[in-house]
Amino acid sequence: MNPTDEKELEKKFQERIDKGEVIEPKDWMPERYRKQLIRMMSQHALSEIVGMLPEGNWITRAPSLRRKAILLAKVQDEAGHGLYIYSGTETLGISREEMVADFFKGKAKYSSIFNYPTLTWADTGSIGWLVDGAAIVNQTALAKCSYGPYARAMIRICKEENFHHKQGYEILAHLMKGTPEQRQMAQDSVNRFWWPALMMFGPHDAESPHSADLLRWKVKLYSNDTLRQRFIDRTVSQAENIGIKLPDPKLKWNEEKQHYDFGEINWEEFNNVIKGNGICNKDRMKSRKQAHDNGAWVRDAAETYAKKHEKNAVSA
Ligand code: BYC
Repeated sequence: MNPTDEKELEKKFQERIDKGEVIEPKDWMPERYRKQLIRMMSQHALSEIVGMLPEGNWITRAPSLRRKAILLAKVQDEAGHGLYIYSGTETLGISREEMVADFFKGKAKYSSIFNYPTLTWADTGSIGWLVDGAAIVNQTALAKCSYGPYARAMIRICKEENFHHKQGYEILAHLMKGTPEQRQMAQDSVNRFWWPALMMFGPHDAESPHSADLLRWKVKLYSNDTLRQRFIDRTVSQAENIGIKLPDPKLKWNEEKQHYDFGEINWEEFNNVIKGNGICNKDRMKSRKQAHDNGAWVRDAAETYAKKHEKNAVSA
């Protein structure tokens, strides 16, 4: 295509975005828009899949049958989220196999939060309350993003995440009504998960290389810092309601700004985790590889069945 035509198409594309139109897979889109979406959506899908591991760790040790059933359903929901988002990403011309292969080659990122261990039962509460809580803030915005398949996947995912958020909060609320040891367990868990949950929103706006394009294309509707602030503002009173203290001495309501002020995130820790040096990075990769290899026979059987079925359909 000659560069003038391409410029004209880009201009029209941006006009559509500015008018709030939704882009569908067969519409013309700039190559950079497609690539950015593949990057972001595949990271998101992978986060849902790897995100099953920390909580999955507690399924066999849940404190009651009721808790076990709820946790099982939640972890299964996360698998579903991963699959919707992988399917949405496939509409951009990449296969799920390629995306999964990129992970095993160490080329694909997933959310930093899943490189922290779940040491106690209370951690399943913190993940539901804080991690799903942060995810909802981010994903409610993504449900209105410019790419149709991604936005539509987010609508259902957000509904399920709301249930996850409530179940996590309920676990912690319940522990906070328990013995001093149970209250201590809940508090200790929040102490460990609070700061990593804030890191989920990504680096400060000034340090975020992808934000300018993504905001212009309305893939992101709000910046990393705006969403982080929104999450903090809505979470503080929830903590107070159940007697949890958030581990930030600088957390304070700012009457003038009508927001909470908060302390500085440890960006060195964040960068270290996303470079692969977090507590659980290696373990997460190993567990996913093992699960993938153990599932090879299922993929083979499904493929053989599909081929046989296709052959029969042709000869019928
Ligand atoms: N962790 O320019 P930036 C869930 C990377 S799962 C790791 O700001 P962007 C759940 C970023 O990728 C929820 N990496 O990037 C599941 C980029 O690196 P590359 C997961 C991070 O894309 C199970 C570089 O830093 N949600 O809810 O504009 C159980 C520069 O960043 C992180 C999503 O994935 C991070 N936290 O903004 C329970 C939401 N932050 O690619 C719950 C969709 C940044 O250049 N994604 N990086 O190598 C997004 O909204 C955006 O991609 C982000 C980052 C806000 C995360």
